[in-house]
Amino acid sequence: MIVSPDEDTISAISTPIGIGAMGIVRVSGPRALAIGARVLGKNLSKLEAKKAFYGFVRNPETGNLIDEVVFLIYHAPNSYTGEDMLEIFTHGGLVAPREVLGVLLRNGARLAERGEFARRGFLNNKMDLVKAQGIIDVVDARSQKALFTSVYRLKGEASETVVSLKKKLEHILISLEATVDFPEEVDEEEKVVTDLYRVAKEMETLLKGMETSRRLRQGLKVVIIGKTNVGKSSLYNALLQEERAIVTPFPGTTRDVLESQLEYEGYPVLIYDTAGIRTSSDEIETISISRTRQAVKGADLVLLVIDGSIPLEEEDEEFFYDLKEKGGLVILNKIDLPEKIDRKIILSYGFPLMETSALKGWGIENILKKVVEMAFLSNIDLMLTDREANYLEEVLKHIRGAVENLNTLDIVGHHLREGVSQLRKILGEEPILNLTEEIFKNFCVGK
Ligand SMILES: Nc1nc2c(ncn2[C@@H]2O[C@H](COP(=O)(O)OP(=O)(O)OP(=O)(O)O)[C@@H](O)[C@H]2O)c(=O)[nH]1
Ligand SMILES: [Mg+2]
Repeated sequence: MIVSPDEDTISAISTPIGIGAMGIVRVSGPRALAIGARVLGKNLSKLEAKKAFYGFVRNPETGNLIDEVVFLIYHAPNSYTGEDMLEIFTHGGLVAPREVLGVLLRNGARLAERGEFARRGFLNNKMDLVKAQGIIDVVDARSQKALFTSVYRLKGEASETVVSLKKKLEHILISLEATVDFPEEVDEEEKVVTDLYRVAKEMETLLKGMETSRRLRQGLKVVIIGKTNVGKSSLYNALLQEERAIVTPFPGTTRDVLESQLEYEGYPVLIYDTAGIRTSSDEIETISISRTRQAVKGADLVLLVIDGSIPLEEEDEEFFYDLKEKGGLVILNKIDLPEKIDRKIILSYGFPLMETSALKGWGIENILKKVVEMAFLSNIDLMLTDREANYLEEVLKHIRGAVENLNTLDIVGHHLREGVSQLRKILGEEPILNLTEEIFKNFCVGK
């Protein structure tokens, strides 16, 4: 249920519990300043907004000191929620923020629900849904880079892109209506066509960027493949800098797929160790092979490990099919041993080759560097959520539908209107049942 913004005054701790030198307790609603005045023992409505003040939070009944704080006040509508607000910066740790929150709750505030601050902001037109989603991303960000793009999105660039796209479609729609009304205007019709093509192109670039944004949110999936005993698990461990997978001199050690997460220069990477594939009728091995195949299927890219200390075998070469399909690198491992492999054959496949000794830890960082370069190369213009991506795909379908039906202007108009309507949904301008609920429920309390 969405609470009407002026119904009551809410409060919550906005910082992660127990982390950091400082805690922030937020209060928002019509009684925020009155409740604040009670616990701070100061008339807050006389104070200047958005300036930091020093004070003491006390229990108004007993006069007992709870915490020494810094606080800021905001007057509606000039605040995050669009309501009167109070932000109290308490000491960090577990106790101080909780005690301050406690005294606020005992003096008339209600504990905020998840996402209620942002929801109020949305309802008071302080942000569109794209921006609200940005706040969720900041809270959920898997890594530094993802966090960076979320913050970027918070500033509104993402919504701007969507807004500008919407404007362009609306503009085309207007020209289109003009052509219907004045069919003799051939120029106008040509303009509709070229504009449509241009927007379609723009959309496609946008959707490409979507892939990068998915990788940032969920982590890039890198799957290590190769014949048995070439050093896949050793490489996996070296990349993770821990002895995660079992390594033995015997072929067929790894049977299951292992997954771990790491971060390289802020980029989230999910790394998978797999069972080496060799032709066999053993049942366990058959299962292992199907799991390896499954992992390869889900890969964003693969690392094909080849043992440089023995000649290349047919079994090695079969993996080049996967490399072709998924893209990735050839890792020539065991370079600490005398080289027995014919590099020319490997190079003839045309993939980047990197040399490593997983045993000695040589060349490991270069792999991560290269992988990140390959996978995140495209500029991260837009951080999209799955929800927004789905809508944008719909928009693209309609633009394509319009382009394909240029000689039937009615159909073009229909597709354009649908496209605009999808864009409006992304921005939250068009009500979608339960959507705001859905988005705000993912917030943590205090956001
Ligand atoms: N000299 C040398 N030995 C290595 C290197 N990398 C791995 N080895 C050795 O090669 C053997 C196999 O290593 P693993 O990492 O288990 O190989 P794997 O590809 O995971 O093998 P399976 O799980 O059986 O497919 C072990 O004895 C490792 O110590 C390396 O760079 N140099
Ligand atoms: Mg292994």
